[in-house]
Amino acid sequence: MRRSVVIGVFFYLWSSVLQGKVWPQEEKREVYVVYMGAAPDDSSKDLLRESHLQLLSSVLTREQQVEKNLIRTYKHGFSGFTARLSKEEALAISKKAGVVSVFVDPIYQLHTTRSWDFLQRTSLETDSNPDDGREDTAASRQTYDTIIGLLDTGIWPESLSFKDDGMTDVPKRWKGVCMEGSNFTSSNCNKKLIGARYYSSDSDSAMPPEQINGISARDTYGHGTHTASTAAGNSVMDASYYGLAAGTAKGGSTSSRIAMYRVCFDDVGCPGSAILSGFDDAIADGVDMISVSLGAPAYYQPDFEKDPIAIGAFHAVAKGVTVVCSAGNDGPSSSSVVNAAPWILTVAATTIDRFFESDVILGDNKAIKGDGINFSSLKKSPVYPLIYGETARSNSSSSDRSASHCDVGTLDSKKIQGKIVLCKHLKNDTSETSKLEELKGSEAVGAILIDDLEKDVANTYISFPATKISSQEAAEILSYINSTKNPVATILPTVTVTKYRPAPSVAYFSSRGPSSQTSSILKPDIAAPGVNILASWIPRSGSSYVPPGQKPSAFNLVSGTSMACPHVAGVAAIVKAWNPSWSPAAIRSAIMTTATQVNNEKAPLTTDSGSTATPYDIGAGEVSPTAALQPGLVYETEPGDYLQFLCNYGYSSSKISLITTIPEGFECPKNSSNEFISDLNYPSIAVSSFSGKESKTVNRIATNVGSEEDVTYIVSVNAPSELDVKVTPNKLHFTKNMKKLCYQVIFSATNSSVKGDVFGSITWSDGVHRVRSPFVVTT
Ligand SMILES: *[C@@H]1O[C@H](CO)[C@@H](O)[C@H](O)[C@H]1NC(C)=O
Ligand SMILES: *[C@@H]1O[C@H](CO)[C@@H](O)[C@H](O)[C@H]1NC(C)=O
Ligand SMILES: *[C@@H]1O[C@H](CO)[C@@H](O)[C@H](O)[C@H]1NC(C)=O
Ligand SMILES: *[C@@H]1O[C@H](CO)[C@@H](O)[C@H](O)[C@H]1NC(C)=O
Ligand SMILES: *[C@@H]1O[C@H](CO)[C@@H](O)[C@H](O)[C@H]1NC(C)=O
Ligand SMILES: *[C@@H]1O[C@H](CO)[C@@H](O)[C@H](O)[C@H]1NC(C)=O
Ligand SMILES: CC(=O)N[C@H]1CO[C@H](CO)[C@@H](O)[C@@H]1O
Repeated sequence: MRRSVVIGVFFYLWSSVLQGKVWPQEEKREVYVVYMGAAPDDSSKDLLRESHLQLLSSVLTREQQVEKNLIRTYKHGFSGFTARLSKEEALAISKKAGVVSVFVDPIYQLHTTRSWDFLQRTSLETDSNPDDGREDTAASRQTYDTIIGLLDTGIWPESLSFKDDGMTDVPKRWKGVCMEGSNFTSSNCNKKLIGARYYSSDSDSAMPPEQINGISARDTYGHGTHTASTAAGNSVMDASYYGLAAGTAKGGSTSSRIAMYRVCFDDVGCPGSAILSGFDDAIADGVDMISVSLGAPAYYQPDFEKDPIAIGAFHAVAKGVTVVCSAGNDGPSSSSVVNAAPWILTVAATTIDRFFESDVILGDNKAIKGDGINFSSLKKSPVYPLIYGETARSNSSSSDRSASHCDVGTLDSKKIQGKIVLCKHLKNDTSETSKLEELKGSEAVGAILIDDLEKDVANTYISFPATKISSQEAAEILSYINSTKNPVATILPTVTVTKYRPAPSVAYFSSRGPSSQTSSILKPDIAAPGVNILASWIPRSGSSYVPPGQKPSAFNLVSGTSMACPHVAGVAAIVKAWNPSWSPAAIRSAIMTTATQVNNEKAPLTTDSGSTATPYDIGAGEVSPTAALQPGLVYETEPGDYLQFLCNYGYSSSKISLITTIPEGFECPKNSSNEFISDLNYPSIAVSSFSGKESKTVNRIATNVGSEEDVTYIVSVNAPSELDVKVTPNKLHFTKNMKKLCYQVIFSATNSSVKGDVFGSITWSDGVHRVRSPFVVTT
């Protein structure tokens, strides 16, 4: 590899010299993605790379640079390429015929709550999750062999979750490969893990991926192993994280096959150019589902044509592949949801009914509930001196506030040595990790963190005892400290609390709607477990990961919408297995209209702050794997409907004809307007810019997919007092010859009090099925 690069550079210099240039003036070049819409049919695929090269050479000044600057081409699922370009060249290419968009290769990030390089935060799943028992029912009617592709950090093939005992031969339609690479051979694939690919982490490299040293589909982080086992891992008995959350770990669809597309890299993140390659190959390989637990960082909210996930997903869905994505971890701020294109199934995260408690015992023997997973060896009686950060402020620190938060450099190490330190912690503080490292360095014996936001997400504290409490509980500790001369405490061993109520509730980090692209499509779509999820992990050694005297765990407890996404991908795979002919839209509809909105106290789902969850928090609700198998009715969305959506969204006909495969081009209706976006036949309804003065009519078409051909559905409406919601007709009579029926929902204001966002739902029922669509009306 190194040698050919050197030759390339020499050749380049030498040819520049021949052209009379003394020293090449390298303009600043960046990696750009050039997206060119739908790929032509198979017959002309070979010509595609040629045409990409030609296009590239038409804007480059020196012909010799073309091959060197072309990094990747996309030609299966869609057409385009990645190249190293100057700003001017990128602009020139964007004006060429056939080009939809040109954008700098963005770096996307994983949707775990922990940071990329340090395993700090964690959590769990298994027995007590609501998915239980469904696998047996599903197996009894399995007719179709599903393949779930994941775009992620790679996979640990030796994990028990990926053994193929008892599995039948790989389906003939599978065209994927098991790409060899560093510490990964084709024998690492089997009848469970049927495909593995990886892409260059160095997006500057023009090498074919097979030649890149040191990289392979082997997971070096753990995230991809975790998501893959959550989506489709086998049942593994006696799984636990060092004894915690012990039980049987299993994926959402244990009978599905797995194909891993490694698009993320330790030192880089997840380049958009690699994400596009993953989609391009997954579509060609023949996956049924694509699960994507990553997305744009919060500050980068690209339009669909510049978002690698929106682009890849669009072409996947057009070819019948369901795409499930995480909503992001930038909650609870409003409008933080990403991966919100209407062809994507966007997943929010909720808690499950299992928590990890690590309580504090005070000198007066009062117990304070704390959350955390610790591996310390503190005594169980309260014998350790306890001090509040503020009291331990160093002379050089000027701010009591910083000291009360135990910010780095604000505490007097003499005052905290040998003590348990009480610290406030906010989201925007110095990272928890650096705070704890400093406390540990000063020989404190433990830490109690006051954190109202994150208190329900248990972190793992491997080498330093810590736990998290709410500010309410902190008040008790502070008044105890006040009440005595020598306050003492201890932090108790972690216990697993099951059947916790209320659960589920929305995880604080889960990104919220509305979508920043259009508030006329309700996002996120669905919620699933994403806190304290136990699934397979890479065996990782080192004192930051492994408690003293233990072997590296093959499982880990992790939180994030990353963990929620593969739950839904697994459910989608089972729905597909039951109903092989269903489109991605029908599968999405089945999952959304059957979701639940109540918790294990039979009360409405709540958010982290205790308020009732709205569709901006949970979409249609918490996924209900069993109900999703028999939805009764579905809302079909044809690929043409998405084109219509793009017209209404504001894309030009010429742009849209490039991204579609309709042969003679595509014309947007003259009356296209964003006020018709709400008419996309979606399983939820969002009406934006509602004036309250005029009524707003929204159209929907329901398709009967139930076993009864002759069946009548009757509507019921749950509307807030500000809104009058009429559904016409209010009865749908399906027959053998009448499988699809239209209806209208007419929203009008009861008086002029509609302000902000108001929520409700309409539900069709035939007495057996309940087909529910949430709605939001925004003024
Ligand atoms: C290579 O894979 C084996 C498992 O087959 C693992 O034990 C080993 O640690 C891996 N080596 C590296 C460098 O990742
Ligand atoms: C901080 O100030 C106090 C009182 O002014 C003094 O007794 C103590 O020695 C000082 N500590 C340090 C580390 O300078
Ligand atoms: C940190 O966040 C809190 C609220 O969560 C806010 O009140 C405070 O101003 C923020 N501080 C900074 C420095 O941004
Ligand atoms: C602690 O005591 C001081 C003075 O006695 C008082 O001002 C403060 O409010 C008390 N703090 C708490 C948390 O009780
Ligand atoms: C837009 O125009 C088409 C005819 O070009 C018509 O069929 C359709 O109903 C119109 N849509 C709306 C929402 O008015
Ligand atoms: C609007 O109408 C609802 C019910 O029709 C009523 O409860 C509410 O008080 C009214 N608001 C105003 C501002 O009139
Ligand atoms: C997982 C766990 O609970 N680890 C340890 C937490 O700390 C106590 C002692 O304080 C240990 O006994 C636990 O094993």
